[in-house]
Amino acid sequence: MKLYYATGTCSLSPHIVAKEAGIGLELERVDLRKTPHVTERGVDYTSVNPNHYVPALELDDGSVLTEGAAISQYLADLKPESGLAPAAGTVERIRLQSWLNFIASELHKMYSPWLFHPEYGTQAQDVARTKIAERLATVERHLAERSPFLLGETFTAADAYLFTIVGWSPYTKVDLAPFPVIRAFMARVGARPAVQAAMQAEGMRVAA
Ligand SMILES: N[C@@H](CCC(=O)N[C@@H](CS)C(=O)NCC(=O)O)C(=O)O
Repeated sequence: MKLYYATGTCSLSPHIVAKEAGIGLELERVDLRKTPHVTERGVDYTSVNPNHYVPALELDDGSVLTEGAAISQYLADLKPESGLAPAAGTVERIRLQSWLNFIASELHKMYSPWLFHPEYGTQAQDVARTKIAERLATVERHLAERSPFLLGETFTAADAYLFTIVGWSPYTKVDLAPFPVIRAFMARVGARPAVQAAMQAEGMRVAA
């Protein structure tokens, strides 16, 4: 299987899930700065994902899965014993999906594109930062009650996604000072060997 990724973007989330599950993936980097986006092997990435965003997972039969939350669940389900996704059909699985959806729509799509494009203006960016702070307050309260992870004791695909998106905060000037529980979560997840392995494989620096 091959993961199309761009360093440090949301594709880090399924990459972490694969590392946590012990699934070896071939990696192909996509240059998002080029239009159209081009992979490191010179392929027009639009031919892989017509929406031209990462991540995409190419299966061994050549078919392609898109959308990070779906890819993460697919990978987690290949190794149910990893606990990265509770069994399908259980309330716990719906709780996982609830968090994945929350992170995708309420956090990911507030940070990106709004805080990565200064040309959208300070008013749009202030609105995004205010909304993100409201949503992080929800996560803060939840983690304070359910720590160490979003679903409780077990690290899941939702934690990988939250870590990836909240990790953008320093670059996007989202202030995490009011969220000590989230900061502790970031440090805890960032210290996991599989998380560090995924980051290093993408050429990212990991905290010492
Ligand atoms: N709905 C998609 C969004 C993916 C997404 O926003 N990817 C960004 C990087 S985090 C990207 O590739 N942007 C480049 C582009 O849209 O052209 C998902 O959840 O997988």
